[in-house]
Amino acid sequence: MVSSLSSSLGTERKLVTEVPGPKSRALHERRQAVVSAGLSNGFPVYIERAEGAILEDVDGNHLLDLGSGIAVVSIGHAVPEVIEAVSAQVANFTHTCFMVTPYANYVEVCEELARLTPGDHAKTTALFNSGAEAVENAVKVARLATGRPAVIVFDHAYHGRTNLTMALTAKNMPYKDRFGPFAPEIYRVPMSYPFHDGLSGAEAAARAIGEIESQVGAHNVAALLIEPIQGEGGFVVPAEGFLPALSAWTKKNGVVFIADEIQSGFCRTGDWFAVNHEGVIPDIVTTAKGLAGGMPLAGVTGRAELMNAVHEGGLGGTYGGNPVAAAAALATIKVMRDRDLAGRARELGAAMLAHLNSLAQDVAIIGEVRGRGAMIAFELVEPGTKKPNAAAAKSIVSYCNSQGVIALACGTYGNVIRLLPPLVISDEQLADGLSVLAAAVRAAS
Ligand code: PLZ
Repeated sequence: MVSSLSSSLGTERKLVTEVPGPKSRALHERRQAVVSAGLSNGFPVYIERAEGAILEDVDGNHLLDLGSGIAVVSIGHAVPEVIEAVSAQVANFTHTCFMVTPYANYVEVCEELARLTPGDHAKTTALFNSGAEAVENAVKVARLATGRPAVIVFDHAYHGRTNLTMALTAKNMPYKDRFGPFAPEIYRVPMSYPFHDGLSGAEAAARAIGEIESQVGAHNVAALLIEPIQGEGGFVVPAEGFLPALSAWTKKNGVVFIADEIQSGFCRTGDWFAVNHEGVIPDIVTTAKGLAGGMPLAGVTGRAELMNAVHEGGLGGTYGGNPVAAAAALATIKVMRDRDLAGRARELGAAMLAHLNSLAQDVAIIGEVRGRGAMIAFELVEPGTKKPNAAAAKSIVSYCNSQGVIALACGTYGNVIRLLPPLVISDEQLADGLSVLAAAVRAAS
């Protein structure tokens, strides 16, 4: 069991003003004049400091973080080991560009990724800045290595906001609407979504494979790209057997299996990677978010013969694998290993599932509770149906916010509440957050 970090911020949620408070509101006014209106305004409390699972805003409110900045600070905010590693690296040098003059910690991160990602085959890695960039590069590698054009993606998928990754992402609003034309040769097939389709993993895989073979042709497919547990799309956990069946099909057909572990990776689901739960060994794994404890870093790690098929100079970018971000990643991975944060994720998951399942017995708007490890969600429905209830999700998030709890919605229909607490959250903090959440759900019912 991991105890909460001793901290100068304390470990308790505490509101000293209404939220957002006056200073946050003043900053928000300034924001309207200079920040593009294209960025959404989740919960406009402006953050000054953070520690563990607590965020302190400019008005002195202490907020409980159940979102980890969308699954990024899994090791918690302001972790001493990360602060130390980053500070030391900043003092040494902040940038050379790895392609111009390399440095050791880039290589060390790639060594860790080779060790940690599934499979004991030879692997190489290229580092980037963001998840979207990692996904784009995984697709580049798969197309080059196979000489084929098509990429298979799934309903409800989220892979990013760049032009290629918008095409890979399923949801139109807000991600894609009027931003086209989109990249070609992307084919979308049905996901396994047990709550709605009632299919076994084998049945759902047969449905997806049937569509690929009849509408695309296996020999045209470079890659099958999938989030082993979908993130933005609604924390959709495919039925058991779905991922192994797809993986077997890709193997048989010379298709590159790319697991997008950007949200589900790095201990979040109770193991280093979500694919580990079913023993699936992807050809390429994309990582970001939890990897570097809050610094921007992303990786594409794959079979050496695929990754090394690329001509020299074919992959890169000015900042990819920045030494400060790499230092943060090495410290983050060490913290995850030393404190067994995967084990902690399993404990948190058990506590969240127990609490939410019992809540679901009492209210008619929770259709399903699902997830794995500390990646847990519930889907809100119109009572007595499986029809999405986005209004309930909105009201739950805003109730939580009003009480100083950061909670996130997701889902193609905006009707899923997801819990992504920092894995260092204490039992008391989690219980506090869950009790606010329960009150929010009851109020919305
Ligand atoms: N793949 C599975 O979850 C990012 C998006 C937030 P970037 N998810 C958070 C938003 O609204 O922009 C994500 C993901 C999966 C890829 C990405 C993209 O990662 O670092 O945001 O580019």
